Amino acid sequence: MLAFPKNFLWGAATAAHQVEGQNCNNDWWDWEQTPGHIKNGDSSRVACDWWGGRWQEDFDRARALGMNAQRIGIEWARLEPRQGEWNAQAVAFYREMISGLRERGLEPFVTLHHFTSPQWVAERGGFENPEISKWLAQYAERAAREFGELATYWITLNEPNVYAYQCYLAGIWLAQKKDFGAFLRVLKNTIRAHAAMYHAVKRARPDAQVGYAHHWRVFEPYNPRSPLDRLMANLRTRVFGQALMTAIEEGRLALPLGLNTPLPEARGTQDFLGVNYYYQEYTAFDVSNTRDVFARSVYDTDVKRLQHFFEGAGNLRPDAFRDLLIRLKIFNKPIYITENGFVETDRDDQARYLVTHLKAVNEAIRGGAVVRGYFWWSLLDNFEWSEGYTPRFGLYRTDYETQQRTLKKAGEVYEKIVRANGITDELTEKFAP
Ligand code: IFM
Repeated sequence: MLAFPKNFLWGAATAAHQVEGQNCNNDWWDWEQTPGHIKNGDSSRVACDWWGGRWQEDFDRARALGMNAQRIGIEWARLEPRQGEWNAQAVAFYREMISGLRERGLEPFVTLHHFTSPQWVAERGGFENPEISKWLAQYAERAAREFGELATYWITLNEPNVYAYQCYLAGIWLAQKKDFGAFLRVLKNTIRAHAAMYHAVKRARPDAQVGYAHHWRVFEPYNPRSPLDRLMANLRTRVFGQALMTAIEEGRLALPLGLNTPLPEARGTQDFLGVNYYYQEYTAFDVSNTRDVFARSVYDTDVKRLQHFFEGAGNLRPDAFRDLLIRLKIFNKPIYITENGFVETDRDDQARYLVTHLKAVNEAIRGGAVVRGYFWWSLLDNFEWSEGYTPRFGLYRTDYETQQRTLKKAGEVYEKIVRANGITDELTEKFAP
């Protein structure tokens, strides 16, 4: 058996807007209302009905699989629907919910900001407004005072690199800008916001463990002998992969072409590395692709089939995941895999992805990476942003008509792993020989 360390945390991850439903005070909700923004015209109106109380049965399900942790989000727009005004009903709701995790023996990991902002924030320019770090710090401090004794682990921001890219460079989400200047401003404001939130949570609960969830994608040159492909892979690694993480470690945003900004307040503002990992991508130089700054992603042929289930799919490369985790040793911080997951398809891909990627985590641990926990994305199928309900990442299948849940093969396999605190030989032989 491939055993995991004693006291390893096993969980699944969710985000407020993706599961709660009736979340009508934030910018995503507004954005969803325009036809064409969400695939098939789907809406987060009900989602998985957690706001209606179904979180209770879903936490029971997490417990039934033997898990000992769960990552959830709390919604800024519910807690502070107008600047400085806190909503008592939302505070009570989240207190009950986080206590509900504790009662079931699930260690809470609480995300403060997962892509959605209150309407009053969006009206003032959102992450383009430098005031955002003050607003987020005030929110984080109050949240940590309200719920602090219930949660040790806090995640300030989810995937700020994805958010900045999708909204300000690729022009896909929310602000839908393709503006490098705005992208840069947002990156800097985001780093300052994270740092301010880190200190704010610590003021309320000095022994809290605080980090952020970084989306890591491994970029490799399509043709390793081509200097231009190597250059492009390197640029993507530096801008998308490393810039934020390094700024938060070293207090300096360092981008290509000497675009450097000192951000000393950010230095050392994470107690752990939150790692979200899904795919690897080959990168090729492509002079015609101005949108992606002359780079093109190249995928294995199998990805074409997978893109039928999820448009963002990249190459499935557990070895790239393992090597990334080992490289992260340079930061000398414990690692929590705050997201890793795959969609349900017409084959056993989800269960295979789970076993092969956990085997990679196990190899990384044996290679010296200090990985303390793993959260599968996601506990149940939910609202996948602009992709709507098409991609099904859950361990449980959600029937959105009836709100019934059904355990999937990946859920059964995860339970075996969690209960054994390791990957049994039987699972390795079947899925990762
Ligand atoms: O659903 C998202 C999540 O909100 C952020 N990380 C990636 C997941 C799957 O696309």
